[in-house]
Amino acid sequence: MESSAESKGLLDVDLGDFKTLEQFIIEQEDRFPHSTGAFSRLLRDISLAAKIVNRDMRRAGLIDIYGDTGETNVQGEVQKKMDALAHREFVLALRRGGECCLIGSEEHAEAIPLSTSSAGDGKYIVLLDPLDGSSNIDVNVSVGTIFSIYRLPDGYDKEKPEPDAALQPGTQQVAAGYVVYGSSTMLVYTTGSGVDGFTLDPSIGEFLLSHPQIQTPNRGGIFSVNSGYYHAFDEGLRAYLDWLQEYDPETNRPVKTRYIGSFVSDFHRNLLKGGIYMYPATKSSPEGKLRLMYEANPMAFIVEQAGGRATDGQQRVMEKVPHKLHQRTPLFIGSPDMVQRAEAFLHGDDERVASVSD
Ligand code: P6P
Repeated sequence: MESSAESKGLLDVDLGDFKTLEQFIIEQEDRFPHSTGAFSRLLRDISLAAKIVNRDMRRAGLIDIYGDTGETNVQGEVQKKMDALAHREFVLALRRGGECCLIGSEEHAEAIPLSTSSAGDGKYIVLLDPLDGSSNIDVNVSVGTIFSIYRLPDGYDKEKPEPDAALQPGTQQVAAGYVVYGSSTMLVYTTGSGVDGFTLDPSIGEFLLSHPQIQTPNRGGIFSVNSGYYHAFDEGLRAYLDWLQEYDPETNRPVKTRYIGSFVSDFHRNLLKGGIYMYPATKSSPEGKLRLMYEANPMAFIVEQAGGRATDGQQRVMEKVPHKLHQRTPLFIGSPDMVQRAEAFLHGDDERVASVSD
């Protein structure tokens, strides 16, 4: 008697149980009767660029795209060749697709208006960190792409592009996502109806639904921070880190630390397993390091949709009113109970510290 697995052909098992990203997007589109398909095409354009970056990333050691371009980007950081390549691939895909009118990228000083011919009916703005964690590329540690999607403000005149149209609070995002180029390549995104994860099957070049409706645990056993800066942190944060590392088996402490210097990878692991990622203000970086518009906001949208929490220590990240495309923000993001406890320590609120249940 054949088992059910034996009775299924390899093809059935491989594809019959999986849904491609394109099939998923079309199903989601059907839920919005007035949808025109424009947003679906925009997501398709982003996923195409992600596949191209993934292809080049996997060959980086074989073709000359490791190393630096010799330029510094708008952040004054050494630009890696893969940074420039990823930026170019996403801009090309969005320009070709015609659904996006304005791109804000970490790799470009100003938001980039796409010419009206290619952006005829386009009504979206895409903010992008084309390749976050790129200092890890040359040593083969996983990196990622982060994207955030907004609608053009009403009355936006494509003949007179206005870069500041990109400066909308995170609560106005219509979608957000990331690609993690790790042991496998995953695309994870939300449009406000939960968070879904797709794993690239390189043998067919398709992202397949592998992590439907991700929910992050209320608390976890991991904290991610660059402990090397401990003495530059505020007193409240140092107290929180000390608390996490105390020996108390009843409250599952000490908590493990995992920090690989690649936000997308640290975030993705904590999203699935539970944990908190922190990049706080320090004396040398009073606004923190991560950028509000294309790192903190998109990941905040995702984590909140997965039941998590994201704050700058004082307020909900997505409610911050942006003033500059590349502005930075302190960030505490992940399992809700852990972020709440971190906030209590940061505020020196002993009662709240005692009350949080994590
Ligand atoms: P540090 C990468 O440059 C990045 O923006 C994040 O991906 C990462 O978590 C962080 O900076 C690492 O910064 O100061 O700890 O080396």
